[in-house]
Amino acid sequence: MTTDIQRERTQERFDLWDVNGDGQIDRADWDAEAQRILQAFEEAPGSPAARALTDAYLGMWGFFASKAGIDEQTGALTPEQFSNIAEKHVLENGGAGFTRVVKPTIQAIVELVDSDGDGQVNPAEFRSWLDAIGVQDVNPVEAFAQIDANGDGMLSIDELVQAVRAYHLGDIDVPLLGR
Ligand SMILES: [Ca+2]
Ligand SMILES: [Ca+2]
Ligand SMILES: [Ca+2]
Repeated sequence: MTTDIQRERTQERFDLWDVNGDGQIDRADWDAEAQRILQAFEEAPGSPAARALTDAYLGMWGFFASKAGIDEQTGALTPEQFSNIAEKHVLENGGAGFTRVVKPTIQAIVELVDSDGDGQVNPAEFRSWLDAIGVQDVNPVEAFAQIDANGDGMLSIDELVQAVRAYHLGDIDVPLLGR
């Protein structure tokens, strides 16, 4: 079952990813969103981390395009197609499909914020993540504690992937990929 909050967040996601605002999502929108995130993190476009993030975003697009049966290069998704796929493959199936699609993106963002290079996100790195995506109405300490499922004071990639899913399920209120 899809709840109102899930529907609302899927709609929000569509609006965010429809970067040029023409009511459809296509490859150029996803590319633009990746560039927007890189700019927010002040990452140079040609760096390895920037390429990883762009590839991860285009990988998410490729997943949606193939599920919709449209051409990845030339096709576009309507809001209905997008929410059907999101519900079916992202929110359901125990989250397995979602994890596969979102994990490379989370890995790429962790690369961007991981100043101490330990592969996890500490509280200071988490703050720079929230600052970069422009989330101001979230208490960083509470949000960190919600995401830190094993309570070890660090956010692992798996915990962050689960947090993106929990946001879309309406279980937590931290939009790690922006809103
Ligand atoms: Ca568009
Ligand atoms: Ca770190
Ligand atoms: Ca942890």
